[in-house]
Amino acid sequence: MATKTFKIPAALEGHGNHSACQGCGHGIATRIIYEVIDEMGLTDRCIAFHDLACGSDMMFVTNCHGFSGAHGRAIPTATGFKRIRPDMLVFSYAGDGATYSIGMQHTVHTAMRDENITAIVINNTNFGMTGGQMSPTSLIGQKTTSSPVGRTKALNGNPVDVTKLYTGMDIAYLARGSVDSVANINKTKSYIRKGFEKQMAGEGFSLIEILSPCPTNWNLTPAAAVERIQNEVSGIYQIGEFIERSAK
Ligand SMILES: Cc1ncc(C[n+]2csc(CCOP(=O)(O)OP(=O)(O)O)c2C)c(N)n1
Ligand code: SF4
Repeated sequence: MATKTFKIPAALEGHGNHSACQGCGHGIATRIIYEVIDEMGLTDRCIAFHDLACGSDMMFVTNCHGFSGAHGRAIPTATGFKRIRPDMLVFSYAGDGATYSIGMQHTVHTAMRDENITAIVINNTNFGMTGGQMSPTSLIGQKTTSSPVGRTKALNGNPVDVTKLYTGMDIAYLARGSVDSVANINKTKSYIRKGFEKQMAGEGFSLIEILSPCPTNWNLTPAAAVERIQNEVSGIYQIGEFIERSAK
């Protein structure tokens, strides 16, 4: 049987593997982001602002510009850069913990200002890097290292869903994808491309959230972690496009 070979995007060529755990979604997300960048011919004209968390290994596997800001501050750091270099593709890359907890004010105010950047948010329903604590997106009932009997509304409040949080926000684009299947990976890639295209056309703020497995902290095998997304997580955090403003 012929072996299918996959072309590595130029933006990722010449580096080792991403250091994420087996079955983690960060590597897949990194791959499709830089495939899009290559396809758009922006490999020499892009910069990623990563959070300091499990996704930050991105900076060691790309040939493109990157910068790691403080935890939770990837979005405002990207905003500052874009204001001085509007010609470049500028995106932030951070987890749900960073984006909806310590960085929540930036998540809201950046959308209020409709900044012309793209935020990519990896939602694995926990604080991955620090050992699987409860994050704002942990599901009701989810056991984490800081909610050992499961999250409850009474004690911990309701999970945050960015598609509801942004209701009425005047931004260019909001979508949620997932890396649980080939079909969803391709769909997510098309969402990323749309966000990047809108930014390069000067249309304003875009946010693409990506549901991603964290087998290590979920205490599941990689295959079971994918099933959790399909059977549980995507039922709460629905996949699709939620805001798409017409071109200004
Ligand atoms: C100001 C500050 N607060 C806390 C931390 C510790 N910290 C580093 S990564 C992280 C959690 C990351 O979780 P998330 O943003 O969901 O990303 P993931 O690792 O799951 O991809 C925390 C709390 C830090 N580095 N700096
Ligand atoms: S701890 Fe979770 S989010 Fe972090 S690299 Fe491992 S699987 Fe990925």
